Amino acid sequence: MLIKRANDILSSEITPEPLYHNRRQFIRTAGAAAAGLAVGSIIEQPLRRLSALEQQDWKPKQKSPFDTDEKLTPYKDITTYNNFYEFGIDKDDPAENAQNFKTKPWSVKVEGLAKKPAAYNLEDLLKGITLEDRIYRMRCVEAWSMVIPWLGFPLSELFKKFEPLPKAKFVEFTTLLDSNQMPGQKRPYLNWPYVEGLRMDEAMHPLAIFAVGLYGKELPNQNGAPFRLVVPWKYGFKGIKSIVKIRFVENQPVSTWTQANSDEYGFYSNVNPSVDHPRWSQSSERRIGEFFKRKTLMFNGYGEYVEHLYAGMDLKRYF
Ligand SMILES: Nc1nc2c(c(=O)[nH]1)N[C@H]1C(S)=C(S)[C@@H](COP(=O)(O)O)O[C@H]1N2
Ligand SMILES: [Mo]
Repeated sequence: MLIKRANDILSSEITPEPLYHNRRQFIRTAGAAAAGLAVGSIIEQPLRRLSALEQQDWKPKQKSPFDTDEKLTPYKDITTYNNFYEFGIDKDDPAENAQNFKTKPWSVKVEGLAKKPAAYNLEDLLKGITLEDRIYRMRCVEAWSMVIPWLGFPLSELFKKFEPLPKAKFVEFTTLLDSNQMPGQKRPYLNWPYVEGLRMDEAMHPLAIFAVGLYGKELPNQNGAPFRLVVPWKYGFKGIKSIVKIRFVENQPVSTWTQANSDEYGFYSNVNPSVDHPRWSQSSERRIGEFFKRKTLMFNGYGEYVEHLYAGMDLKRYF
């Protein structure tokens, strides 16, 4: 996601899309191109810094019903090419700046329309919950995508502990607010803390999970430790990281990106190749580690599982 600053808008107009997402990378590439090297091989290089060790022999413990068989994005890329503005806006900032982020102990406040609102300790909440490997396609609104083996569990597993009331039509999530630990919050990139939301029926869908790990390991800080939302049929920004508050509400929450720009980021944010972002097309995407773009699929390819949630809705209006 881009912050509208003069230099971003300018570079997006003069640079092929896969290049301008990372300004440092752009500068490296521009320099090399000027020296007469083939651009293709250079773009791939910084995205393919695989040590391979961590992922070489990795296999999911079991197959989950929604798994994709597509090639997994390397661990190295998943953990060094991140969006987590609390730790900086360049893709490699979070891996660098989130190293010492303290995620234990972690308290989660549950508020609003539920029978058991309280402050819970995350470790207590996770007791009795079965973690599953789930291999999902993820798609960022900036048109890059990854295939990530998450370790997680359906939201519904956790929510039943809180007993939401029938009046709760939406759920709102909030990220930690702590500018001492999250230096990005000292700058007005967004209205802090980061907030996201789902309609209750979306949240209760078994494809919507909380992730506590990836590649069978604990979630790295830059990917949203200690736990984050994963909604694979929606654009990446719905996947709010490092959650400290879950609030059950009657009215549709206002998510941070909608607040920042309601023409560009709607509440639903379902992956939809026929609804363009006002500043760029959403019809194709580049899988991280690949050079050629591929066509983006409606609901990110999960339509058969989720399209019933939106029956009768005009998805151009409710984007
Ligand atoms: N709190 C918080 N959550 C966030 C973000 C953020 O900046 N802050 N970025 C979002 C965006 S735009 C994307 S694409 C995904 C990226 O997740 P990843 O870095 O694990 O791939 O996280 C989402 N969750
Ligand atoms: Mo994103």
